[in-house]
Amino acid sequence: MNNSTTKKNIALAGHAGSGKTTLCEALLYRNSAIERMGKIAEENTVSDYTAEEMKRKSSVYTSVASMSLQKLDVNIIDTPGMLDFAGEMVSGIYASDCVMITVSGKSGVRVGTHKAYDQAVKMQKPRMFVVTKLDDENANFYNVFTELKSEFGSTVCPVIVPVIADRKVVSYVNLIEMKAYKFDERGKAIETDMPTAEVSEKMSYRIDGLIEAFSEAVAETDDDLLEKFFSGEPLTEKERIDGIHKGVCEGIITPVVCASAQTLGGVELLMREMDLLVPEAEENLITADAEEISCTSSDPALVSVFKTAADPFVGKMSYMKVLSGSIKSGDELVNAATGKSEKIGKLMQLVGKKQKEIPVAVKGDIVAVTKMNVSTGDTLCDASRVVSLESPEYPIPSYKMAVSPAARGDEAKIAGAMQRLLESDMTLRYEQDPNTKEMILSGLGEQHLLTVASQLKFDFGVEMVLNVPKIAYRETIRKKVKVQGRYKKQSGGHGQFGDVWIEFEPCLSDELIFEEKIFGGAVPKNFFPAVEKGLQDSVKKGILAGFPVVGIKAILVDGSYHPVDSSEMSFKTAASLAYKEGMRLAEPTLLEPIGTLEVCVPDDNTGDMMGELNKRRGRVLGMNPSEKYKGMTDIMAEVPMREMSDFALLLRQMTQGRGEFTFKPVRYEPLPPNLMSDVIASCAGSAE
Ligand SMILES: Nc1nc2c(ncn2[C@@H]2O[C@H](COP(=O)(O)OP(=O)(O)O)[C@@H](O)[C@H]2O)c(=O)[nH]1
Ligand SMILES: [Mg+2]
Repeated sequence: MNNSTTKKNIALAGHAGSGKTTLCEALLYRNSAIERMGKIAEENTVSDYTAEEMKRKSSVYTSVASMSLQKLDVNIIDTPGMLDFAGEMVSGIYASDCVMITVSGKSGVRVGTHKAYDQAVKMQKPRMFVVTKLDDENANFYNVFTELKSEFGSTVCPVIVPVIADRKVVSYVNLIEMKAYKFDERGKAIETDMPTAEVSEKMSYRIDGLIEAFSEAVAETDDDLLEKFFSGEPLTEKERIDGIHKGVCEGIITPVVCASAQTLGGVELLMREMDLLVPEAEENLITADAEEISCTSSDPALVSVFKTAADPFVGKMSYMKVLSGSIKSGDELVNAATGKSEKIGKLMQLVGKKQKEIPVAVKGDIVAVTKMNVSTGDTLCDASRVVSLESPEYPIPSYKMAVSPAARGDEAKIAGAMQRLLESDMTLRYEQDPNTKEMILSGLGEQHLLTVASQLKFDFGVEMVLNVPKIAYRETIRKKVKVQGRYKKQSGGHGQFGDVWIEFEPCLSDELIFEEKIFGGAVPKNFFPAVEKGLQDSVKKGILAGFPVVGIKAILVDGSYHPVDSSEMSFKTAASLAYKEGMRLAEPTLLEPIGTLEVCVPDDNTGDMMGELNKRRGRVLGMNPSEKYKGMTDIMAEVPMREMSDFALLLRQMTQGRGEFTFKPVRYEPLPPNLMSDVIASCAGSAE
């Protein structure tokens, strides 16, 4: 890449299977960046090159492919559409200057379309729609176009549209040029006649309507143009070009184009208009301290690390976008997050997995850099201007599974590998549950965690097993009792003897409270610690299901001893006998953890969600229009953790993947009696 050209970075985002990876392939092929067009089914595309993606026949990671178009250098950032891999989409959109959202001409607007659009809006990236798969006999561009307008509003504007006869695309009309094209089998555009009423009256009428809609959208970008438009005068080609460019950059026009990546129809047209439709990287940025800074190619170097990955051949790869100035291998830059100086490694320009070393990267370039100790979200700066940038907000991992090693003793190996994955995946957590002591892996969904498991197996050579996490119940008592614990053993020489009377009563404490009220030395003082130790050991396991006992106070009130046979050991045992008897009589019960649930659902799902929370013994605390998303409602509730195990799946089904939630444990409450036997049965064997 050299700096006399313009640099543009386009993220491809949208619902899984809507044709992003195939479109990327078609663009690269048409551009001669690759010699042969790969296919998803043949597992040979540029962007789905990892073993995991080939196995799934679907993208899992964000990949970058560069191509040059005359005086324009473009990086296509192909992101995965599956919600489980939304973290990769966030990174990809973050690094882009514009988001091209693919919408299948067959299935239309889906949840992935909304997710990509919402993310682009959130990061203030201009966006456009590409309606794909027009060669498919079930594709219907005009239905999808109507749907786009109704879902995304009046900024949606036709730019490249198909001419259809007998349900087949016969040509593509570029409304900027007002010209029609056909494409040969290698995707080369050949100009053809604009549709006339003689060919198809309906089509000609339709195209006239689209020209009108396009012209109006363009006219809206400028008062003079608007006046011209209303006076009925047609806009010149220059006015259309300038207007559409301005409209896209300002986000007041969301262009709709179309293509059939598989047959290369419309692809060249899209590529030709890319320069016009995709804005350049911004020249001003706002820092994390809300300061506006200039970011041109002559400003001090500023680089953002938007993705890191462990490459099996070259080790750690950091994907960076140069936001201002330029960098070359060997440069020292300051990591704003740590204050440490970092030496830039080799700069690689990417076409999927193919890397080409380049001497310098300038503003607007995306490069992969080898062997650098930086993390996703870091900003690297020239020492003369050290600033932090707001790092993107990633989806919160709320799908949790307990991890155990497949082979005993592999805990440390798993922890080591996980440490590496956590550095590159911002939507992953790996923590010990302090109550159950299980290692909990949290991610965005089942497929996400399964991918982590397979990465561990193939890249790090260690296998793990995923299980539903245990729930940390607790036990307590409801009644005050006074019991005796008497331990006596006569065996050969001198025996063992300990005898205690203990009162157990409910109290408000998570720890056992121990007191003694012994008169006249019924139990000698030096045995008190042994009694307490016996009780402390005992309360670790309740008698119902083996959970820790809380809210219990023990008062040693009486007892007896033997001058020879009594020992610390025998009093400890006596205390544990008293405990067992006391628990049995004191109406033991189970406590369950309750958590605060914050769930965001589309407005239409609010009623269903309320019903579901009710079924799950939830208490709704409040409901408000969502602050984050239009057309969504935030519901706050308290729900027992026991009822949450399949909530992530339910929410995804109910809302077609649009819902989000967080859940945080807050306190314990008595488990309803009708559920006691269930829990006890499922924990059989844990109680002593
Ligand atoms: N008929 C037809 N099928 C396509 C086209 N583009 C993609 N597909 C198919 O749709 C499926 C999903 O494509 P892919 O590129 O992986 O979509 P992505 O998940 O958005 O990256 C694959 O089976 C492709 O072969 C197209 O233009 N026409
Ligand atoms: Mg893909």
